[in-house]
This record gives sequence, structure tokens and C-alpha cells, in this order.
Amino acid sequence: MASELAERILSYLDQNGHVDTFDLASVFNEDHQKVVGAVKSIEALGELISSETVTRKKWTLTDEGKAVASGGSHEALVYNFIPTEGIAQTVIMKEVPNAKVGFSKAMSAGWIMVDKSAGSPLVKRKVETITDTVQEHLKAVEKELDEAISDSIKNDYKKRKLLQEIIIKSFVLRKGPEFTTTVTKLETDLTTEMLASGSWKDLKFKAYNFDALGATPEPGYLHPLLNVRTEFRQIFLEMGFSEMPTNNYIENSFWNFDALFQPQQHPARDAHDTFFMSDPATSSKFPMEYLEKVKKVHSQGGYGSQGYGYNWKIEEAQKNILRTHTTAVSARMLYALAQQKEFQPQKYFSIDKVFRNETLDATHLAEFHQVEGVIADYNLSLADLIQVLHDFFSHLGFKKMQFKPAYNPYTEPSMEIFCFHEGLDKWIEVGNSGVFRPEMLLPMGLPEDVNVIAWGLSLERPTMIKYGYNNIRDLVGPKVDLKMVMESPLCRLDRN
Ligand code: FB9
Repeated sequence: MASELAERILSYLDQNGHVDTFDLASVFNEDHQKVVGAVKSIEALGELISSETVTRKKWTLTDEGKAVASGGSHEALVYNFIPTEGIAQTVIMKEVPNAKVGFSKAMSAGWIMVDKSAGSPLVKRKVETITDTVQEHLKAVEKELDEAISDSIKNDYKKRKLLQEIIIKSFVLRKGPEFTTTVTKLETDLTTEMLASGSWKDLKFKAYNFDALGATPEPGYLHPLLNVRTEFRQIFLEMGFSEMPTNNYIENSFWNFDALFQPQQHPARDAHDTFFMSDPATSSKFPMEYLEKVKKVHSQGGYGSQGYGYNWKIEEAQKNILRTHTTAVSARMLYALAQQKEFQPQKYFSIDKVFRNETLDATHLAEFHQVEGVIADYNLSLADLIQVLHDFFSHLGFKKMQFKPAYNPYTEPSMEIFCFHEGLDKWIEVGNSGVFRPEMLLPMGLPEDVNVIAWGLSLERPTMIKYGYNNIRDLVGPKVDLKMVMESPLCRLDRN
């Protein structure tokens, strides 16, 4: 449509040499802005035309003026309202719109008079007929046939707010040095096909607009969980911990359970609590010398332990699962540490996904991120564990802590960890902890005077508290409102 209008403009110029866009709009019976838009598109093609800006004043009707043009002037309405026997002025003022102006103008025009001869005054017609010149003038202006109307009359209508004067900016068009009557489409992209075929040689390309602003790149957004993970990672790093490689969601039961001295008949190891892989269902590569030691400590005991006294089966250990805790990675790291010629104390941490075949509820899904800290050093005790827990949780803003004896198959003693949450004004459980058992550490080959203390918590729980979520599904899963991700603030844990 725009290129068709552009070609009509070029053809008109070809025949007439020059034209004002305002006049052209009425010749084409097109909106002036459309004509100007087509002129701009022609100018983008090159110097086909030249344009000179001109401004003119134009009288147009106000809304009230349009009402008068269609329904008659205020004075004519008053005149037409008066019956032959006359009527009280109060009735006119009440019934006729703009009666005050209309009455005054009708009196000035000599159309009406006030007869006081018979008691109460009556307004009567003074002439048989009237000519509503105001209406006629406004209709003429509407049709742009108002040249014969004097400016003083128009200014009078302007005072009566029937007319207004607007400034019209238009353009006088003339043929340019590259004038042509055909509008060739400007190419915006130089394609491989054009280059290969050589067709680019016959095409015209739109000039680059180097002033154009680039498209605003849509930034990425971090999920609240990842914001909190960053905060936890920073806390561990500042405490001198190094991150464990946790990029294996699939683990075998040996490292996830047996290496941690968790017996093969433990309920956590059955399908009610653990996701078993179907393909590949089993692993076959194990450090066999270490595996034999694990087998022995489970079935016969050793290292001062009586063991569990059951027939330990490698087939159970070979079963592949989705890891149920990142402590499986801690076991691998500690075994690797024990293989070094000389033991070096270490502080490890991990923050990654774990999977449990649990009953789902508002705060539990079948997967969550476990946060785990592990310290291996000479002669560590429960007191060291309590101290490091105070250090760690103070970075989360907690000042008051309590510990409750607990049980884990791989730690003894074990403690549940509680902190007083000032904001919630109550004690909350914040994790679990313990000292790894000798039945776990000694088969690895760690020195007898090396102890390992460890603790764990989740990423989801603190994130839900921090961001005020009550249902885990508002935070993770297919029903999450992505606006939540885009609008969630960065997480700053109270790092005092
Ligand atoms: O995260 C938990 N609570 C928590 C933690 C931080 C926090 O910060 C505040 C906002 C600032 C608030 C709350 N919990 C552990 C406690 C509970 O939420 C509990 O109901 C859920 N637990 C999970 C396990 O549920 C199946 C959280 C998860 C958890 C529990 C224990 C461990 C890891 C994760 C562990 C361990 C461990 C023990 C010994 C040695 C090595 C690892």
C-alpha cells in the first residue's frame, strides 16, 4: 500500500513538476500523514525527490463548532424554541442548550424581543424568518470553502470557541537528481544467495542507519536457588573449604551406602527410599582391595567393631542408583585422600542435587540440593564439630544454636542442628551432622588418629525461608512462574 501510494506521488510529480503534500492529500483523497509517510519512504530510496518544509495556518472546527455546524447556532436554537405566543425567558434558559449565549446573540441580531406589555414579560420573535449565517459559515469551513469569510468573522468564531487555528506542516515536493517513477524495493539483508548468484549487483540496499540503537539483549536471570547457592559457596570458600566434584548424579550403592558402613538391609537402601537405575543397572569397577575391606567390616567387623554380622553381597553394592546424598562424593574424596603417600588435612564442601524416593508434600520433592561440609584432620572431636557449626551458621545470621543427639549409619556421634530464627521468632531445624565412624574411615586407609567431622543441610529450605515461599512448587518445578525468577532479588545472607 505504501509503495503504491509512493508510485502515485512520483507519477503525479512526473506530470506536474511540483506539488504540496497537503494539496496532494486532498487530490488523492488520502490522509495527509499517510502521504507524508510515503514521501519519507521515497526519500529513503535516494535522491528521487526533494522536499521543502512549509507551514500554513488552517481554520478547523472545535467540537462545539461541529455541534453548531450540524445542529444550528445557539441563537438559532433560541429563536426556533420560541412559540408564536411567546415564552418566559426562564423557560428558555432552562430548556435550550447554551441559552445564555444564544439569547444574547439572538437579541443582538434583532431576531427576538422582550414584550412587557402584558403583565409578566414574554420573549417573542421579532422577525418571521432568520438565516443562520454562523452555521453556514462553519459548514463552509468544514468543507474548506471558507476563503470568502473574513478573518474578523473567523476570529469572532474563535472567541466563541467555535473555530480554532492550527498550524499544518507540509512539504513542497520536486523531482530530485535521481528522479524515477518506479519504486524499487530496498533490500535490507545481503544474503549468501545474492552473493553466490551475483544478483546483488542489480539490487538497491537500504542505507545503514548507524544511529539506530541496538536491540536490547534480554538478560538472563539466576534462579533464587542459585543465588543462595552462590552465598553458601562464598561462605565455604571464605572458611577455607574447597569444592568437591559432584557432577555424577548416578552413583553405585557401594559408594553411596557400603563405603559409609550403611548395611545392605538398611531400609534407606530399598526402592521405597531410593531410585534404582535400570540401564545400566550395575557398576563393575571398584577398588577391589578396598571393597574387600568394606565387605569384611560389614560382615565380620574389624578395627575394634563387631560389624553387622551379615552376608555382605557384592551384587547389592553394584546396583546403580540416583545418589541419595552427596556424602557418597565425600566418601570418594576421603578414599582418594587416604591413597596419598602422606595424609594432608582437608576441608571439603559440596552443594548439589540428591534424589530420594520420598512422599512428596508442600516442602519435599523427590530431589533437593544437599549442602555438605567435611573436615578431615588429626584428633578432631565433637567439640571441633560444634565449633565449626557455630562458625558456619553464624554466617547465615544465626546466633543461638542447639544440638540434639541423632542417629546416622555413618556417623557416631550424630547431632541434629537447631538455630533460633529471629525473623520467625522460633527454633528451626537447620541440618544434621556427625563424626564419621572408624568402620567407614579405617577400611579406606586413613591414619588411625585422623577423624572426619561433617554436616549437611539443604538449599531449598533456606531459600524458601529467605524468599518467603511456603510451597516448594512455587520455587522449583514445571509450575514455577518465570516472572518469579526474573524478579527475585539477589540473596544476601546475614554475613556478620
Ligand atoms: O536445611 C535444613 N534446614 C534449614 C537450613 C538452613 C536454613 O537457613 C535459614 C534461612 C537462613 C533454614 C533451614 N534442613 C535439612 C532441616 C529441615 O529442613 C529438614 O526438614 C529437611 N532436611 C533435608 C533432608 O530431608 C530429607 C534438610 C535436608 C538435609 C538433612 C540432613 C542432611 C542434609 C540435608 C545431612 C547430613 C549429613 C550428616 C552427617 C554427615 C554428613 C551429612
